Amino acid sequence: MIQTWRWFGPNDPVSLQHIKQTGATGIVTALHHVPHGDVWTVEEINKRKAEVEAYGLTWDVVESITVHESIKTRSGNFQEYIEKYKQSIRNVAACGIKIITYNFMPVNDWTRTQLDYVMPDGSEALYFNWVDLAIFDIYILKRENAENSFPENIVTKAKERFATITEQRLQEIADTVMFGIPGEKKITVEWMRNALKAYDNIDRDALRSNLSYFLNEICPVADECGVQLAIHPDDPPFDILGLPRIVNSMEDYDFILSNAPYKSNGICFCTGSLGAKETNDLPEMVKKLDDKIHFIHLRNVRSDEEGNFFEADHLDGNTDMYAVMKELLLIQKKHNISIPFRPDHGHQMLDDLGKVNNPGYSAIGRLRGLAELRGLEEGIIRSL
Ligand code: CS2
Ligand code: MN
Repeated sequence: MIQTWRWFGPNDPVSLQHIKQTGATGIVTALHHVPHGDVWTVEEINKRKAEVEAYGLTWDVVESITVHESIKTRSGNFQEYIEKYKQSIRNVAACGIKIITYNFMPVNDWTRTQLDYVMPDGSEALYFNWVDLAIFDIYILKRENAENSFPENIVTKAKERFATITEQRLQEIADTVMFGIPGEKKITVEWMRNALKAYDNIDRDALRSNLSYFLNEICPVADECGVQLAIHPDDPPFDILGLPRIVNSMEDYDFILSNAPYKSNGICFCTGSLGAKETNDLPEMVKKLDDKIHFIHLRNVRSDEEGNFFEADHLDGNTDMYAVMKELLLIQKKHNISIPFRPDHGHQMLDDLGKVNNPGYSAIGRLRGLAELRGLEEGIIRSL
């Protein structure tokens, strides 16, 4: 597989020079400074590409061209934004980059409730806790009917925890849940309330239909310029904040792939996101998705009985990484292809502890993940 690394651009505390030392050959990045919805120009893409190539690396995957909220809600100027999206696809392709990742999560990208969950070995992980999310929803966002979105025992615990919570922890929960992609839009409670309102009349079926519309618009363009699209699953793979989530199970993928049957329509298989849902059998999903997997995120989570989860070591969590890797390698062999993967997140550890890093994206933790995955791959290839 092609070993890649996500780089957030010139402001990323992890430099291209350091990425080079991880052994990754490919870069996964985006034009984070371009406002959501605007066209990525050939000039800007080429400029970033040259920066990457100056270090002997290649820009293999775009992650992400963000889908504007009006496209997800199919309202306002959505058609205009779709046309702009098509233009960005054409421009990315013209610059020689052929894989584009995106997601269709309403309002938020990934959601966590804590960014420095301390592991027994002293490293720090990202963490998702239902009770903390309930505290955010009920007491910070104050969303109408928020209590109905959670099981009774979670609401009871949220009430208890809220009664003794410190101001500081409350602020941490707010900041964490509202954390966006680094360097992109800054989310406030006000902004979020408004954004949620746009989904008042959008249920699961409506969101599915909006995604299907979007795909049937952009896939022909992507087909034409030889681009592979890769939709990233919902993280976490559940409905949250009263919003429908439609990309987190095999049934969802069947819908997505059958409603837009184009060559370009494919998946970013993220084991960390999909693996937080107990009913997902990941090796089985890989087998079924076959060459519809255009890009891969490998990491692990470990859940408890309540469904809370922390980001575990890459080879040690809910997901049997050996089994997933093996299925992926069989797909590569069968189709004679090489699919890019990245270690996705990693722990904050060793000399990175105490440093300012993009949450989940410190160098050493991801380097550990990449090194473990690289060894696993080599071992399986040699034994196949
Ligand atoms: C990523 C996602 O950091 C992560 O969890 O896997 O943020 C992903 O980049 C986007 O959802 C893709 O659009
Ligand atoms: Mn991911």
